[in-house]
Amino acid sequence: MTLGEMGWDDGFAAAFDALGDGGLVPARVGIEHNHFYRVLTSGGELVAQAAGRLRHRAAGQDDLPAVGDWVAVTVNRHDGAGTIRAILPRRSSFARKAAGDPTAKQVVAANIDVVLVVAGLDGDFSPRRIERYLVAAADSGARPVVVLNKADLEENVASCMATVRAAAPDVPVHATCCKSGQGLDDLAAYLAPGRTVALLGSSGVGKSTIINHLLGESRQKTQAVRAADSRGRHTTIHRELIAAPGGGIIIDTPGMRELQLWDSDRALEDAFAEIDVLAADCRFRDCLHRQEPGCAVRAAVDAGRLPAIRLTHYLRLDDERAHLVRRRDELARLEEKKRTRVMHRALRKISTSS
Ligand SMILES: Nc1nc2c(ncn2[C@@H]2O[C@H](COP(=O)(O)OP(=O)(O)OP(=O)(O)O)[C@@H](O)[C@H]2O)c(=O)[nH]1
Ligand SMILES: [Mg+2]
Ligand SMILES: [Zn+2]
Repeated sequence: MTLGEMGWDDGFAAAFDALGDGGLVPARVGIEHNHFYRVLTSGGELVAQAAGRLRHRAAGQDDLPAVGDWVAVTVNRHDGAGTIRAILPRRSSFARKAAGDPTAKQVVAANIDVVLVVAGLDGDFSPRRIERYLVAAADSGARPVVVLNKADLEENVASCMATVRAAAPDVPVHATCCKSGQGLDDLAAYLAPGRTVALLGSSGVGKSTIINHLLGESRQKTQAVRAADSRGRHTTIHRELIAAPGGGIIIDTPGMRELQLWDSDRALEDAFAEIDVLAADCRFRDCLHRQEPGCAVRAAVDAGRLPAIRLTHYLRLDDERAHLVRRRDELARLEEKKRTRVMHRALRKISTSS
């Protein structure tokens, strides 16, 4: 595969050239596993590690290479192993809160053009969860598309599609079925040479099954969901970049245990564009649309121009974001307190020893 087919273009080339090092080779990160990476170059695949400098400078996981990143590598002449020296500026990046650490940001995938938010029309269908994915997608820079898979398991597919459309008026919604093949051609249309399409969604919704259909082969492992609650079994364990036969790149991702919002006002506003528009008419500029007098958003709900559920979801996400911000401030304060304590102790030592 040429770099161009993998998504390389003049913009990335310019960023690469600006590094001004003739020993570097451009590559795209295909798999990440415990800080080892498989990267794709125009000359084939190689295993690489991030340079120590890159690892040490990384304040958080978002500074480390992620699947989909364009990187500059050097190749060891003796063993052919690569070292990632730099990450080229990301054109889009999908971030979530790192599992287990509520304040660390983790880039899940980078340089995605289209993100397919996949949900299953089975017992686990939740429009609210789709909304959360869309909020994260809105902040990623990638174009979101909703895929309602397992259409064979739902009698009223049209009403599910309508629910999603009402929540996300500007986002294309597709219904698919991997048993009959329904709707899969429409998804294939998002693939094109040089374009990167990532599939996101809970475990068991059928991301890998869809990818196998798009590839025309059983490349990705899939596994039946639990019968009791339709939950998936976390079959895919790596984020992985796959070349589609007709051109384009597909990124399979493991179903996330927790996709929690990264705090971002813009993302919230993008996902709730109609609320944002209504808010321009609130009496107070900083109206929270809760109890404030002259709130145009509440007025729109009362007048039936905005579904009450939309405002409820907006406020819930807003609460979650506020909680995250508070938690981060709290950690920063504790950190500061610790620093002060260490400093005082050091000062005491100095004063008693002198
Ligand atoms: N009935 C039905 N089952 C489907 C459909 N698509 C996928 N499945 C089944 O759903 C199960 C889970 O599919 P996977 O592709 O493994 O799901 P995944 O989203 O990749 O899950 P993780 O890798 O765990 O994140 C498998 O048993 C698939 O055969 C569909 O359209 N209809
Ligand atoms: Mg999978
Ligand atoms: Zn208001």
